Amino acid sequence: PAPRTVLLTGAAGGLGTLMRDLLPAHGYRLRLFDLRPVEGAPDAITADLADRAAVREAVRGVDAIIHLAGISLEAPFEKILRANIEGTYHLYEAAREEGVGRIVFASSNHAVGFTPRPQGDDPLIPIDTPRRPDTFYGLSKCFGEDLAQLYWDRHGLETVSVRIGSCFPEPTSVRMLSVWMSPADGARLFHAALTAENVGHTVVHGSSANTRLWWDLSGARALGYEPQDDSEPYAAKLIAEQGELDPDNIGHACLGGHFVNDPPIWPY
Ligand code: NAI
Ligand code: 15L
Repeated sequence: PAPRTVLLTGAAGGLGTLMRDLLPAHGYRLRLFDLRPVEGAPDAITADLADRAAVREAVRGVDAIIHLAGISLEAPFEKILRANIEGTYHLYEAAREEGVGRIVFASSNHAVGFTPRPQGDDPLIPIDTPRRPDTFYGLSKCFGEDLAQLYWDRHGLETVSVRIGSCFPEPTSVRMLSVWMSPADGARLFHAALTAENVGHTVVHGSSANTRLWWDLSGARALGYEPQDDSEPYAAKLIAEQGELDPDNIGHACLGGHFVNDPPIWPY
């Protein structure tokens, strides 16, 4: 049976706010969780992933979890460690203890950000491309994916890890023309990840069916995901404003974009 009550962690964030609007139409009742209060949602749980008792109470009785909470950009290692590595571990432990059967984990393109983007006739990036995290942030997504594999192999807890490209209302850069996931397609992909059968631990790319796509969406489609959107209508304006990507700039030549060559954040 399709899961009905879903815990949405990171509900106050950008993606959480978009999904709060879009997921109910797919048939979900959402329980909301975030460090920050969720505007307009007095029933939301305001707690830190570091608070194991609060996390355990939050997961009790839900059918599945969409795990978005955490630091979503590069940050000092200690902060990433606490929120993304320890925090995701606390969530998985709580899910195991409470018998929650499935998690959809918001992984990121930055787990493989140093992968060269296809140019010319190069093939699309396959889902089994080697890990090449571009930041401590990307490294924490590699950890989350491996944690998910461990909890499937040892405990039978299923996960779909979605390596999200860029999920925002509109693409805002030339790179995003290739990795954009429209919010509506994001909700479609999360719905597919919640309802596909026998996923074990499956890693998929998360984007719309963009004309300028860099990666292979067949894994996501195999879950039942049928993307409806394409960034191409935004292309002419963005390219006129920003120019084409420069193959000699590493930040333009890699999947992770500017994450690969942004200056380190102190203390590194
Ligand atoms: P965001 O930064 O807007 O939202 C993250 C939310 O997590 C915030 O509301 C924050 O308060 C909460 N949070 C942080 N630490 C927490 C903790 N210790 N305990 C409880 N809550 C905590 O990020 P966004 O864009 O909404 O992304 C959501 C998730 O999706 C993140 O895990 C991010 O890494 C991932 N992702 C997002 C992409 C995007 O295009 N938006 C692309 C790839 C991955
Ligand atoms: C991410 O992982 C970030 O959370 C998001 O803010 C965007 O920067 C996105 O990747 C991207 O690569 O565009």
